[in-house]
Amino acid sequence: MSRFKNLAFVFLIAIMILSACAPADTAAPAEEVEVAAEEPVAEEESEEAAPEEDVTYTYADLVLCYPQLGAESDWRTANSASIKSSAEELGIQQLIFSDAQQKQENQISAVRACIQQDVSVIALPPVVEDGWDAVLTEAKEAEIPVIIVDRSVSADESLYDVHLGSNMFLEGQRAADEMNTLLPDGGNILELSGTVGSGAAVGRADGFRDSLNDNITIMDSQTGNFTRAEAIPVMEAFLKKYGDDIDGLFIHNDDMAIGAIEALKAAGLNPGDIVIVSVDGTRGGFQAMIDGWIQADVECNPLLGPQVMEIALALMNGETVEREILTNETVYYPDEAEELLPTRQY
Ligand code: GYE
Repeated sequence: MSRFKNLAFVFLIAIMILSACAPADTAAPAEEVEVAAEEPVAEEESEEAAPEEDVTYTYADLVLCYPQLGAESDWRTANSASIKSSAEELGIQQLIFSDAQQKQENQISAVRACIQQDVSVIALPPVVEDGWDAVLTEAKEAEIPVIIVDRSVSADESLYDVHLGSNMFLEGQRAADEMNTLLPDGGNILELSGTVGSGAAVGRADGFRDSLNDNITIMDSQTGNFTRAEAIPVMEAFLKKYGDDIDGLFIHNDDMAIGAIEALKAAGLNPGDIVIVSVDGTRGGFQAMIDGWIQADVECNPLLGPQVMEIALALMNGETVEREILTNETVYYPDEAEELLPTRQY
């Protein structure tokens, strides 16, 4: 009996202790649950993710990969110079720069080499829009942030972090507005376009057609691959084929415009015989405006170095960056070209 009593006593005490604890558990549920849930999680995080949580990276930590697409134009030269000088001025740890000579396979190999080296960030100016899915997936799997610079890619947005560049469609629309003004009664024009399949050429061509007046006919469109050298034979062939019918030219960049002007000069034409709308706003373009050959030059800004570095560092630090960052641009005209030329940086 007494043993039974003792057991019953112990049992009672146990129940009292348990019931005394129970209200304590439920008395302030929100607070206690939060504290109880937070403490162990916080401990785990600080143990496992310590480097990412606690370290704020600086430019001295940044290893940036810039697989440049080529050296086809003054725009490109200025873009490369801007990347290199910003990297140096900001004192980044390393800039891995290469020149793909306008060949996508070279750019893809360069990106793969950068993934192998486990760079902090890849900033890629893609030569063409398509064909990036595989290598961008590899970068994503390696957890290397990617900035698409200048031209766009057709790859899914989930495969890169940011696109920084110009609105090429808008540039094309601006060029068409200028052509509409230059040929108010309509006319026949030709297009000398950039690299086939490049975001710059596709956007400019589409934007141009979107805003061109109905009374202006695009008789033909051929690529000059954004270079002076390749534009010359294209313009020569245009002159042979269309001769006196040509009222205007829409040329996708100043380098090709300069090549085309050489062909026009060689054929004995004078400035203004055929109106020209070009794109970029390089010094060469400004000089051609001063000389009377180009009537309007749509700006495209290559000086992206400082922004590329800033975005790269932000991505390295896990900060949220806007997905699409567009450059602010304008249109330049011959009447201001003389005054502005000395101020031009490219
Ligand atoms: O207009 C041209 C260069 O992608 C915006 O590429 C760039 C273009 C630029 O070759 O000159």
